[in-house]
Amino acid sequence: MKINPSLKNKSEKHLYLFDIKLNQQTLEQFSGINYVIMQGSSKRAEVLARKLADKVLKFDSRFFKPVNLVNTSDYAVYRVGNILSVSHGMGNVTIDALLHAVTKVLYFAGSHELEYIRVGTSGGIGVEPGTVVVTKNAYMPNLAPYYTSYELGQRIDTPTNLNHALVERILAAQADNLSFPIISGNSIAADDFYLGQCRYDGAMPARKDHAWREEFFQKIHALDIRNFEMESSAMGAFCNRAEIPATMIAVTLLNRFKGDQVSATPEQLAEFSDRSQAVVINYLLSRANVKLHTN
Ligand code: R2B
Ligand code: URA
Repeated sequence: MKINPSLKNKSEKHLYLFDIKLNQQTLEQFSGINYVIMQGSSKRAEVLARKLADKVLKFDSRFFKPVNLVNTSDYAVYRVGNILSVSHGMGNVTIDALLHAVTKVLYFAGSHELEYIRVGTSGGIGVEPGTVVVTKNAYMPNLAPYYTSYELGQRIDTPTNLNHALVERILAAQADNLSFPIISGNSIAADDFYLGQCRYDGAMPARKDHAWREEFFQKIHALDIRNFEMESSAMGAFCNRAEIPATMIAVTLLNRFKGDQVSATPEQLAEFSDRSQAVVINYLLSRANVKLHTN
């Protein structure tokens, strides 16, 4: 892990984005962490924390209520053993702020050996709905393999490739008879859900027609891009700079070659969302330093 050298004097007393005091009592709650699992909503972060308590700590989850370690309503942070289950909101901007906040508090707490995994949903490109994609490389909407941001007037491009060894470990940790398809592939982080992913059902019309879209989807499919979502490029850029191994496990809710609307039933959507959580749980259970926390 590589951190801003200015943080080494530890002068910050209150972490604004989490609304927590940076005192010894709080930092103890964040010490000994090795994995940060990020999902969009606080509800899903809590559901995963309950599953981890059940599977990793062997608690009966009926009698376990995860404790939110932060006071802001923008994010939720739950701890189970040496794993944090956190929410990141929607889009590159919110995940980027979360990544700064969580990495700072973990650094101050002495948790320096980390892996970050986003677990989410996505729109598939040429894959059956319900397929889980583990991301090798994140792309910008213009297919650049770097995240463009601006510091004052200056444009900064930071590489967005994710950690391929981590991708392979995640795939290797899955049972041969998994009940759903799982693949590795590349992802595009779009700037929004509608026009950035060329949906025709937004409140404003998309400017590109069906023929253009079909050609673009064919082109990205040939680049091994298998899904659209909205956070992987900021995560890839941050984790490259911070030297934290990271990837994304995202289930596809639909095949974008076939339409725009997510039409799966609530039951199907819940089952799809369970799939990406099951994949990360299988991975975590395969790790020796997670197993150490089972007794
Ligand atoms: C996938 O799904 C969300 C939008 O529905 C967004 O956060 C993402 O990346
Ligand atoms: N999330 C996205 O960003 N796009 C989709 O199509 C589905 C989920």
